[in-house]
Amino acid sequence: MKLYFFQCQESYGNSIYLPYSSGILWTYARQFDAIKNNYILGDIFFEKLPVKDYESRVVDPDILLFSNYGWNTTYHLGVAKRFKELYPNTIVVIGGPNAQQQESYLREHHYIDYSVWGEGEQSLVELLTALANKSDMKDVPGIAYIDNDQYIKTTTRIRKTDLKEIPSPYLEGVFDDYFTRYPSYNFMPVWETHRGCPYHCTFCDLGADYYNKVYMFETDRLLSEIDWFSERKIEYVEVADANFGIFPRDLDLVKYIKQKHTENGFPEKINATWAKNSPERLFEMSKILDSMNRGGVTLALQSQNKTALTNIKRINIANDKLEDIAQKYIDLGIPTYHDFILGLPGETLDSWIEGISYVIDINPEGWIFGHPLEAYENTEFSDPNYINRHDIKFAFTPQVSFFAHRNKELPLEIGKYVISHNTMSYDDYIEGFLFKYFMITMHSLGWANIVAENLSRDLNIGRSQIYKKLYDYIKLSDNIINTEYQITKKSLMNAIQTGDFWGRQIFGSNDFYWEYESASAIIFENNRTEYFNTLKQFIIDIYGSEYIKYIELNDHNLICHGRQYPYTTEEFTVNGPMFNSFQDFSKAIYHRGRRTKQWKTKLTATQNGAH
Ligand code: B12
Ligand code: SF4
Repeated sequence: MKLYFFQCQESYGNSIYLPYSSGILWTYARQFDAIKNNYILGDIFFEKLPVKDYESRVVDPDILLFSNYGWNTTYHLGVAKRFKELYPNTIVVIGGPNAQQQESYLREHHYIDYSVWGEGEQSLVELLTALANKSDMKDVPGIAYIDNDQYIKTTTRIRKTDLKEIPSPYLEGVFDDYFTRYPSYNFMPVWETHRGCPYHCTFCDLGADYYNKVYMFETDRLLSEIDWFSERKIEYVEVADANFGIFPRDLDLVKYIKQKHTENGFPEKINATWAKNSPERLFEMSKILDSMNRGGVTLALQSQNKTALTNIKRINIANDKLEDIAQKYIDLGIPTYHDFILGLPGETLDSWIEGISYVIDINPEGWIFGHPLEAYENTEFSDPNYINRHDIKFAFTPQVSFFAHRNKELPLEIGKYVISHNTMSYDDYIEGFLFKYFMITMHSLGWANIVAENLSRDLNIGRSQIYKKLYDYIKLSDNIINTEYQITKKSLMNAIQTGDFWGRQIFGSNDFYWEYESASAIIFENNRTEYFNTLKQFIIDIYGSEYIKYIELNDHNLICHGRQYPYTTEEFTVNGPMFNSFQDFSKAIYHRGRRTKQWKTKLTATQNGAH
């Protein structure tokens, strides 16, 4: 029997992830005689192509297997449905974090034969074996299906404790021919060093008790995988772990990554979700990785509101400890970032504003993420009791995926977003989103950063207070910052109310959807003089004209596309990179480089200016 796997996604330019989950499932399954003797692999697909394109690539399929994540489920269901029409005897199996098992779901999507929940390796082998032997599916744990109009859900699959039994798809050659079959792609591997997460966040798939124990893959295998990445000149590796850095051996892993990078330049970058409570080790790891660490180190928060943290079962490190850690990273110039989630029950507009303001004041160098809270089916946010207790209201919108190209020909992936609850109204939610948009644009993307830094020192007030004053100020008159604020508000509300994509296209209809703060930064860059005039007027009106000198300083510090670098003023030489086009500039500074402050030029004092 012939199997085809689908783990499809949109590309990021010509970069695309290798379909690791499907790959590991097949690598594991094919070890067993029952699979080897009965099944052959047709292909493992990873691109979101028009379904028609797959009709010629999928030949006489017996089993179609879909790896469902929030970003591909609608697409996969469309593919499954079409193939079921073409080949009614084909068996459709879904798995992955977004595979649902409720009776209503399986009845609605009647072309799904089996839905697998939880870890997939053993379930897949047992399911395929049972299909080959025509034996009773009820004995296969972890699956749900409709049989003779009867809904059946089997017992929960027990997780594998010994990951040694699961071979690596990279080392077993599953993807080897991808590099010749798809020469135009820049493949990004997903790298799994452990499985599970010790925490219980209610909004997260991995917060379930099921995933609470953490099991490790063997170190030797991981080192060999690093060799594989390096030999194949992989630029970018995405670490799949929930807490990379949680184990002491993770330090050795990054040492080896760095060693390989030093030998031949690859991998170039890695991105990880970092461990929450091993600050010393993380510090060491990030020192070793240095600029290889694409996005900086997580100083996770989600919220600074204690009730919200209790409601999502999250414990953060104490503020004084956080302040010390942040300072250590600042001293060494290692980028950090804080994740916030907008929409957590218990959060209020005030506590949201205070949380963001707090991190700006204690870690002015850190990047801020303010994610809209998406409610996943396999979490407490789909539990009617939890929803009722917090009076949670949702909006169904296209899934948030900033900086992604959206192909309007393909089916939309819809996400379910929390837009209000009993301590945050819908209006507060919109205002909370806009506040974080404003703070990130002004502070993290540099548009008022240097002004706030200097004023805060001179006046001995927190930087966040200055931004808040500016926020109130710009709303009172007609100015470019207010115009951008209004456009962002409209675009956000359109996404929530009318199902538009989140984000804004700036460079025409083939452009990707920029995150709102980056979009406004590009507009300000295009209207730089007007922008700085507005900022100047604010300084004069609120703080006095003696401080307008900081406008000029901000301007020199903030990279400008139209300027030739280096240039010299009376006081300093200003250096910065040059770009061929405005689009290249925008991508380098406000997309790829936004978290590591690529907006910042380098100022060195000239001799006559030195003092
Ligand atoms: C790598 C990763 C990414 C990569 C994407 C890589 C890619 N395209 O493949 C990046 C960084 C781009 C990413 C982005 C996002 N991600 Co992400 N990501 C992950 C991460 C860290 C690892 C996933 C992974 O590959 N794990 C390794 C595989 C082997 O494990 P697994 O996925 O659990 O698969 C097992 C089972 O599910 C099952 N299984 C899987 N497929 C199948 C298929 C069959 C047929 C069977 C039988 C079984 C089966 O077997 C597998 C092995 O046991 C997970 C968190 C985590 N640690 O799991 C989040 C996770 C998948 N991401 C998530 C989310 C929400 C996002 C974002 C929407 C976040 C955001 N707001 O921007 C974006 C969306 C991106 C987009 N639009 O494309 C959620 C998904 C929730 C859901 N219900 O879908 C997760 C689970 C994290 C979470 N908080 O809950 N992500
Ligand atoms: S959000 Fe992170 S820490 Fe919390 S359960 Fe999910 S993976 Fe674990």
